Amino acid sequence: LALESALRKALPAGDLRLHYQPQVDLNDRRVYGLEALARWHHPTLGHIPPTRFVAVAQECGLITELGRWAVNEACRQLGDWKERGVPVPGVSVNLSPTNFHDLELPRMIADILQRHSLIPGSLTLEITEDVLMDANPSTLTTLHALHAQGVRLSMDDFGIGYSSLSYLRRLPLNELKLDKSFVRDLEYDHTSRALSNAVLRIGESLNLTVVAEGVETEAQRAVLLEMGYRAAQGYLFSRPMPADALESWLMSLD
Ligand code: G
Ligand code: G
Ligand code: MN
Ligand code: NA
Repeated sequence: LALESALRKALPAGDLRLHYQPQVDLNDRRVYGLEALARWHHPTLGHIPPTRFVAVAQECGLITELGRWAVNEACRQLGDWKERGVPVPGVSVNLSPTNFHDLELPRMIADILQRHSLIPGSLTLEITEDVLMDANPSTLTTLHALHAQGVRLSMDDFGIGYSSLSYLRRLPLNELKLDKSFVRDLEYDHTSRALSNAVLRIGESLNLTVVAEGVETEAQRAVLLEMGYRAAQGYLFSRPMPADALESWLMSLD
């Protein structure tokens, strides 16, 4: 309850921040995108993890506001980088299933993109495999509208949910993110390797970008590269960072 009222104040006060984790080409480490991850440091409660405050937002009716805030803040930052010539091609934002009940979302996102002079393809929305589980009739309409206007859709944590394969038929996706649990076990576990390989083949045959998540070691990078993966993110390349630190990191690359 304390957390609920704190979140109610934190959102409009601008106390939540986005950190950004680079998405890179496994081969040459070139940065082709960023994933935005929400962070909340409360003056007395301390660091509150996103899993926690997203759940609170869900329970107390703040999830629509949280989703809109994240998209707006990521686009504002991307627009600022673009204006100042910082080479960031695009940004990915995590949204919750409930965010797609909002039939205003496509219009709202179109307005945000326009306000920051961004092309729709520079924004990717990450959705989770439970996106259709609540059977809300608006969800598919919203997803198809976003896709039609050129916003990219990515299936996050792919492979650990319930309906992976049928979702590939039902949702207008541009990207799959191989869940990090598969990457973690790649070196030792034959099954994880086989499934990672299968996910890549499925993605390729459907013309989807396939991103390996949670790459932490050179050995994992080598296995993924040999399999044919190109896109990845993980601590091996960089942790999520505040915008200013990310900018310095980008500048230090060349
Ligand atoms: O960044 P971290 O590993 O702590 O994120 C933990 C979880 O919280 C991940 O599943 C991530 O997708 C989710 N998350 C992070 N930021 C956001 C956000 O802005 N909105 C939603 N819905 N989930 C987020
Ligand atoms: O569910 P989602 O994929 O959005 O969440 C990404 C989460 O994974 C974030 O909390 C982020 O901080 C975390 N993360 C990013 N890179 C790595 C990594 O290399 N290893 C681990 N264990 N977690 C990571
Ligand atoms: Mn994600
Ligand atoms: Na993920």
